[in-house]
This record gives sequence, structure tokens and C-alpha cells, in this order.
Amino acid sequence: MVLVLLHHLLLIFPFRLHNSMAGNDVHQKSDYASYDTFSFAIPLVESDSDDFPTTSFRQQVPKISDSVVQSFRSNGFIVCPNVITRAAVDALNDRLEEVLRGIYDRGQKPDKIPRILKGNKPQIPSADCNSSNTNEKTRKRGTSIGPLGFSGNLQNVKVLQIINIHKADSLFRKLETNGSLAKIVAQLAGWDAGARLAQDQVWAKPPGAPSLVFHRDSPYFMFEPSDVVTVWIALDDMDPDVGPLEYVIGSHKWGDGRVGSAQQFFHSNVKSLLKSAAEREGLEVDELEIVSMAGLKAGGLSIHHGKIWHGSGKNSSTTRPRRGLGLHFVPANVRFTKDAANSSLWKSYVTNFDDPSSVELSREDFPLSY
Ligand SMILES: O=C(O)CCC(=O)C(=O)O
Repeated sequence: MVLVLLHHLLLIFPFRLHNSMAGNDVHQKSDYASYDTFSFAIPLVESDSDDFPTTSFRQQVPKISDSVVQSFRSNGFIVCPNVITRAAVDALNDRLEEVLRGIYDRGQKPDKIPRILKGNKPQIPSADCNSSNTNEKTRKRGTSIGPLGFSGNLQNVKVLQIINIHKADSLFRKLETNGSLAKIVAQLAGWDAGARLAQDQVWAKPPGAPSLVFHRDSPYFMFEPSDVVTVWIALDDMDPDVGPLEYVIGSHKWGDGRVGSAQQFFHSNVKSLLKSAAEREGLEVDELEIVSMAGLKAGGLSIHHGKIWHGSGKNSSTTRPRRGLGLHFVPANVRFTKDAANSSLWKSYVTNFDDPSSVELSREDFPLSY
């Protein structure tokens, strides 16, 4: 009884984090576990079968409880720790290095990729070679470049954004088209038709990389129905200093209005758009309730409503990369709106069509996984 009461109190008075850290200000650590969490696991690489012995994993995704659905709808997000194993995270980060170097095992380029890195990818130490051997091997290959091409220089470091890595790499594709994710998203959002992947985005911050401006996801998706739900997967431990993702609790319920353009994502004032959105709601930006994903380990994920305001701080670490992967899901039965023809993100799918809503979304580009 006491535990039930405590749980309800936490739901009603969630942990408050004022003067949150995205950008430059006070750096506090919030406890995302004060909010509802949901447990499930996705086996991805061969050794995962030791951790998740299962033949038919999809059936094992538990039905999400009403209280978790309620929490998603009232706060705008939920957190799911430990969904993929450390071995799978290492394999994904290894593949990310390959993609950044122009190696695509699915034979296709991502839709957006930063300037391709040169040189060998960093070596992941394996169980059978100790670290000095690894260093020796790395030296022989003639590279001193770390993950994401980090050379040790902390000046003018950029956030690396890749759009639709699933088109280029089979391991990312396997993760993103896993039925469990789409099934959970559809349950949370209440999409009877199921969910399809509209787009993925890798957000990779080498040490020293700047903040990402607070924004909403849904204005960038030119579909009808207009709902969007994002699954954000941590590919590194979200230590407080690496710039974890942050959510403004309940902001998915705010009204619409000016949202800014994708060019403003890297603006130095991370809360400029958020401030005007909050003011339209009669709120002061410093009084907003913000929760950080600080403390979430690599392989954990959060799921957020397409209208929640979110952003992330600078990677202040001088040595550790901070990698995250956002998967944007839409209802399975969406159609393009006419605005798709004017959007750099979507126009390639609708050129040659007078009416964008007549375009059939292909399973290759918009995988229907549930
Ligand atoms: O990783 C980040 O900091 C940004 C992620 C994001 O905006 C998203 O996945 O929607």
C-alpha cells in the first residue's frame, strides 16, 4: 500500500529539475527512474542469445500496462533501460564508424551523411587481445583517430548527423525494423493500424561537440495523420557531462506555433525556440520541469511524443563520445501531405506526383514493422 501511494505521489509530483543543463547553465543530474519505466529486450547479435534465450521474441513483448500508457500520455515520454546488450551496442558503434567512412553493407548511402571520415576505424579491443596488443595493432595500421574521427582537438567540433542509416547498414536496419519497437510505439500512441518507420537520425557528438537546440519533432513530418513518436536509443552511457537528451515534461500538450527550421538545430542559444513556445503558454522558461536522460546506460532507450520539446547539452567530456539514435515512427496508414513537395526531407519521395497523398509508401524506405 505504502509503495502504491509512493508510486502515485511520484507520478503526481515528478522529480523537478530547474535550471537544467542543456547548453551552458547549471548541470544537475535528474533521476529518470522517478518516472515510469518499461522493460523489454531486443536480441541483435549472436552472443545476445546467451542473455535472452528465446526463439520467438516478438510474442514476448509484454502488453504495456495502462499506467505506463497513462504516464506516456501525461508526461510525453517513458524510459526503457537495458533494451539492447553491450555487445550489440559495440557492434552498432563499430558499424557507425564504417558508415562514416563510406562503407555501406546494404549498398546504399544514407540520405544525409557528414563529410566522410578518412583512415581506419578505431579498433574495438577484443577478448583475446590485451590493450597493449590492440594499441600496437592500431599503430601499425597508422591511425590515431578515435571514434567519430575525434583527433584530440576540442576546437570547432561539430555534431554529426546521419539521416536514414538503416538504408546503408544491415545491423541498424535489423534493430530499427524489429517488431517489438513498432509494437510498443503503436500501443503507447494508440495507433490501431500499427506503426511504420518514417526516418532515423543518428546524433553523434564527439568530445567538445555543442548542444542541440530544444525543438519538437512532429513539425518536420509531412504526413496525415500527423502523429509522430520517437524512440531514442543511447549508444553510449549518458554520463551527465556528455550532453544527454532532455525533455520538457508535459510540453507535448502545448499549442502549435512558430517552430523554427532545421538550420536552427545547432544555434548557440539552445532554449531560444523553447522560450518563445513557453511564453506563448504563459510559462517562464526557467520554471519548466525538465528531466534529463543522464544516468541511462548504453543500450537503454526513451520513447517520446512527437510534440514534446526536447534538446541536449554540449558534450563537455574531453575523451568520451556521445552517440544517440532517434527512430521516428508514424501510423502505418499515413499519407504524404502536399507540404511534402516543398520539404528537403520528403520531396524526393513525391516528385513526379501531382498529388503527394497518392504516393504509396514503400516498405524499403518506410519499413512497416508491426
Ligand atoms: O540526441 C539528441 O540530442 C537529439 C535527439 C532528437 O532530437 C530526437 O531523437 O528527436
